[in-house]
Amino acid sequence: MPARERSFIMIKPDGVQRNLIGKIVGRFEERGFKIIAMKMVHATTEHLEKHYADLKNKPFFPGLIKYMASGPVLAFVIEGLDAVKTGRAMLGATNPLASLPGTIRGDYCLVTGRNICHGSDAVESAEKEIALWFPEGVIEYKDCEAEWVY
Ligand code: RTP
Repeated sequence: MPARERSFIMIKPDGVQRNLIGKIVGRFEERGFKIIAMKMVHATTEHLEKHYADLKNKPFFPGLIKYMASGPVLAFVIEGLDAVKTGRAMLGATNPLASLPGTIRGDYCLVTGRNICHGSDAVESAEKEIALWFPEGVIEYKDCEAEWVY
C-alpha cells in the first residue's frame, strides 16, 4: 500500500515569471493531491543555501543560488499517496531534455539551469524542506468524506 506522504514543491523564479503557476499547481490538484500549505517567497541567499546545502560543493552551486534568488518562488506542500515519488515523476528528470512529454519539465522547459520546478527527492528531505519553508506549520482540513476518492 503506497504511503500517505507530504512533499515540498516549489515553482522556481522562471516558472513564476513565465506565468506557469496555475498550470503547475493545477497538475498536482488534478492528480489528486491535497495542498496543505502555500506561499510566495522572494528567498534570501542564506535561506536558499540552507535549502540546497547538499549541493554546496557542486560547481553549479553559485549559479543555482543566484537563479533561485532572482525572483519570487511559489512554495507549497502536497499531501497524498506516495507524494514524494509521484511528485518527482510528475516533474520529470533534472535535465528537461531528458524529461518525457507529459511531465512538467518535459512540457515547459529546455535547460537544466532553468528547470522551473522543484520537488523533494525523499521523505526525509521533504520533512526538512517543509520545516525550512513553513516553520509556522501546515494546515489540516477534510477534503472528502469518501475514502475511495483520492
Ligand atoms: P531540484 O532539487 O531543484 O528539484 O532538482 P533535482 O533534484 O532534479 O536536481 P539536483 O541535482 O538536486 O539539482 C538541483 C538544481 O540545480 C540545478 N542544476 N544545475 N549541471 C548543472 O548546471 C546543474 N545541475 C543541477 C537545477 O536547477 C537542479 O534542479
